[in-house]
Amino acid sequence: MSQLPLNAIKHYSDAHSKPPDLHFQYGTAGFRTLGNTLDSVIFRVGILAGLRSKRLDGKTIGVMVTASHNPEQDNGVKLVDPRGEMLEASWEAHATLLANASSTDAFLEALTALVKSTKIDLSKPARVVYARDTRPSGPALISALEDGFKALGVEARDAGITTTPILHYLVKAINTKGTNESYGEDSEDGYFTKLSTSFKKLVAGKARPDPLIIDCANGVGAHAGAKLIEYLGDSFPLVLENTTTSTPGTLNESCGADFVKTMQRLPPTLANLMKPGQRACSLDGDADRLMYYYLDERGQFRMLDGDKIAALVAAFIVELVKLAGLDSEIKVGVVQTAYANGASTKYLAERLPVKCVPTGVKHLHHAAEHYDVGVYFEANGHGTVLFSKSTQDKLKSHEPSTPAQSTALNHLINLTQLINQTVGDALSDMLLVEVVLAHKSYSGVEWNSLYADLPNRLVKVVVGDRNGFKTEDAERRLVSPPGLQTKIDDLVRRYEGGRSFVRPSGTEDVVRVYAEAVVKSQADGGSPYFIEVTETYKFAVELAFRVAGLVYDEAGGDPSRRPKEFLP
Ligand code: 16G
Ligand code: MG
Repeated sequence: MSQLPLNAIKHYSDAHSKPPDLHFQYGTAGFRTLGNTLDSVIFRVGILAGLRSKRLDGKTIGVMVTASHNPEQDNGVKLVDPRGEMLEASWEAHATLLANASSTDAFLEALTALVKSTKIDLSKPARVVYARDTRPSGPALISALEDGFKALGVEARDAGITTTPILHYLVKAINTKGTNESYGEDSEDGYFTKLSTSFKKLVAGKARPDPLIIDCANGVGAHAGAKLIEYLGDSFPLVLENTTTSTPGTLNESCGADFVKTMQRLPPTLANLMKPGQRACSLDGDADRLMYYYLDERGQFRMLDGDKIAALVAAFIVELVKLAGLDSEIKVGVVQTAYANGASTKYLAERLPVKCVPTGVKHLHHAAEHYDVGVYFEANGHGTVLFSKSTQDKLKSHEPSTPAQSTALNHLINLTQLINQTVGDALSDMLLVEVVLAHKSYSGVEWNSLYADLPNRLVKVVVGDRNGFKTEDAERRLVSPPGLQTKIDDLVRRYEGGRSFVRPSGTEDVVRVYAEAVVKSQADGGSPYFIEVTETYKFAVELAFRVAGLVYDEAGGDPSRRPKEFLP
């Protein structure tokens, strides 16, 4: 093929016309919106994925159809680049442009322009591997995607219903197959074998952990979890809950990692299963986020979020590097976002370099690549650990001088196998956490006591135009609307341990306000306040709502719609 097959594309495109009046945007996590509006978008993404592959000399590109933790009626799609990473940022704009072409003719024109501007050699092969989660809108969207593949003549491999991180694994495994950077067998079996084998080596000789309850969010993690159980055998007993993937309306409903993080409570379906001391975790709808929690001796819910996972894992890796005698050669660093609890940042920064970047996996991932070992986690439970190529080589070639060094070195090598380094992976992260807990003989209590979270609160504000909000300093300060940051600073100063920032969401049409506070400074007097909150969280909530009030006044317009909770 030296030219675009315009006739074939036209034929298929006419069957997947773009709904008028809708604008689509390839955002932080790809396209994501109501599933029943996405037919044309997904068809076009099929063609775009093929072109991306041609552009990269026939390397395999991944396409994942999922809307993660969003409600069941939503769906979405994202592209995975050859090394298993998120799509290169410059192509996000191409995706948005193609998705919004108003007619078949406009789409053909946009495609022709793209081929020219990005210098795509159409004679190269196009290879794609694709998968979907368990959403009811999935099958129809997959057939739209397949029409896109047929229109361009893509060699497409169907990975079926699987988790987002497994799809990322497959992309990397396919593209590294037969090279000296081989990532593993390019199959689900290869993935589970790699994880379970390294896990068993890492916990050999340790006490067998108590059974772990996993809330699968009634999503695709239930399928993957069931397979993992087979591969783990007796090494680690897992109890899967919220596994009804075919009952309409259940996906992410009052369960899953996002529910736990935002509600800061147990999924109701787990309430009767959990005993004091019991540890459990929640996955999200596509199994790339993980939240841990346990009940303390009084039966109180205690959450162990992405920040707690980062603290646990980073400290463990630093210790192993030291034990292996490699601390002068291998530098471990951590990447967080502004949402990281201030107490976690303090804990980590006392031990190793910590960098703060804007929200979104791609920012964290790229920053983590700058360390020899880069640990990144978002507070919401998405994260992983990256070992640079030179670090992996060093681990393989290092000659340990004592048996203790040799053991630590082997643990590090096994960790490079256990951790899905392409992207956050709830199942791989869960095994990683369990390895650390087993090595440290920690229960949830000891883990939780690494540091105490500062009370915090997140508030959404619906505004006329969230694009009027612009940030700097890794989203920690507003540059627009002008003057608003100064007002926020004035408020924050009135709270001890106060911190607050405002940013436009990348996935919803809202502005988000985050606040932390310990106590209110005496000078501020008592303002009337009527939201029911526990005493400890009172000030963080108050600060969050006061900042939200400022944001609303600045951008909301109509004063009669100013929510009552937003105090002056
Ligand atoms: C997406 C991002 C996640 C981020 C979240 C923020 C990926 C794969 N996922 O889910 O990293 O935390 O968006 O959402 O990048 P927000 O912009 O609506 O706050
Ligand atoms: Mg997800």
